[in-house]
Amino acid sequence: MINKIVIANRGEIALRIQRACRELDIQNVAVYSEADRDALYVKLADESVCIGPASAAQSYLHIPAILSAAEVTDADAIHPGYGFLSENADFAELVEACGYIFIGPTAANIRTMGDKVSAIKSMQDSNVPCVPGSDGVLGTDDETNLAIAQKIGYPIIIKASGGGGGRGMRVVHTESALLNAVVLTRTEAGATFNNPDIYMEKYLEHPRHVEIQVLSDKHGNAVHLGERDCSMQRRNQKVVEEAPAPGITEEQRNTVGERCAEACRQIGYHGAGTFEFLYENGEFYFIEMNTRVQVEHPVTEMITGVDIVKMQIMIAAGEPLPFTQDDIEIKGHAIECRLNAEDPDTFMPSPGRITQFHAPGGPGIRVDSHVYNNYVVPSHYDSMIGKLIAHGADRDEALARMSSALGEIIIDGIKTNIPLHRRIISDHGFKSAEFDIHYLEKNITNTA
Ligand code: MV4
Repeated sequence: MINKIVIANRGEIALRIQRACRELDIQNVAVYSEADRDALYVKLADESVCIGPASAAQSYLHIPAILSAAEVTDADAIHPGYGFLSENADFAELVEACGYIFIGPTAANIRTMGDKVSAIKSMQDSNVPCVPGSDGVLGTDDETNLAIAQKIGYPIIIKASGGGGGRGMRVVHTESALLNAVVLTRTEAGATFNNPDIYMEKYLEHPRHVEIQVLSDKHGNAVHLGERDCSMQRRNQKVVEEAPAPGITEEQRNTVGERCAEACRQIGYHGAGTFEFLYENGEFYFIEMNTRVQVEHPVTEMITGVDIVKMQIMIAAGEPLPFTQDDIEIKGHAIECRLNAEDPDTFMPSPGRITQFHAPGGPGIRVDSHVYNNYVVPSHYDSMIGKLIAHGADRDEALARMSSALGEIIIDGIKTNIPLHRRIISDHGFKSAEFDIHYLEKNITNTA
């Protein structure tokens, strides 16, 4: 049903999708901007089409150019990867209207999850545990809003319904600061997201970020693949992720995971998805759902043996999931370090030529990267140049393998965050899994 896929993305995820296509014996088409012309994955693609100049707005975000690439190559599906157009409901709709398969959920599902208030409503309907908060969008009546906050209890957080990923939020600690904060956040939301809708939640002060991976097919079958801990972040950018999340019991995983799978069945979700939770004092609180494949999907692949990108394609092609929940077993532990072309202390981007690249290896080591000797990291896109993933029988073995791999890896010619990763992996608090979403900024970086 799918013979040729246009990969509407770049970098390591373009290469990752290409690999899945080869395994499935599906032709792949790379689209590239002028800045990515010389990338190896472009040469390795079955076909390639230049879609515009370096600027993302004129290439990877330029919908007519991507649809034209599908047209001229006679492709039948488009994989959006992550970022760029991956969670653009209008794009998903247009892809299907043009007669191609969008490798991802329906436009309606993307739209529901893109609006955070409607996402939370949909989760409440499916008994997914949510953060205590306002029942829907906040109105403009001051007394009502004061009463809602009073009932939730301070501190509270005001969020933009059109936001997500940390954008458009404001924490309020006292009643006297509430009404101003409501007006400010609403005004900013209107300006930034073209949507003034805001909502309120209890502000959790020391949570971990734990997310559940799901797969849901077009025949009403859905499974969860366990959780990942993504608490090691800086300014809403994840730095290290791991699976399973330390301290989560099998019973908890199965309970929350099954709620997520059931939510997928209820909303008719198709493809891979991630339910983001805050985890505090042993409880899960849903905050957002991501409707794309995520950067950190490899840690889940390593502990379950499931190829998530391959499953995305098979689901889009209309095939039923080839396994049930009982077939899914969590084996061992996996950790991922995101490799960025940036200064390890200041976090300033460091594009340029990689003069020497040496990939680490050995048992349990996986490198997902498109870079090579003499590759030039362009300055036009985000600074992630790959991911180093270590799998072991348990967390200690995964950590030891990661530590060894971080000792072997060589990326010369540009600055990278490898020194930061060496600090994290040898950090006592990280090793003993005593961290929350603020830990990295407070304890390991000094530029929070
Ligand atoms: C929160 C929160 C505390 N309490 N919501 C930031 C990203 C966006 N996905 C939601 N975020 C948060 N929502 C309540 N009710 C703290 C954060 C938060 C955060 C969450 C996950 C990962 C990193 C974070 C960094 C700062 C704040």
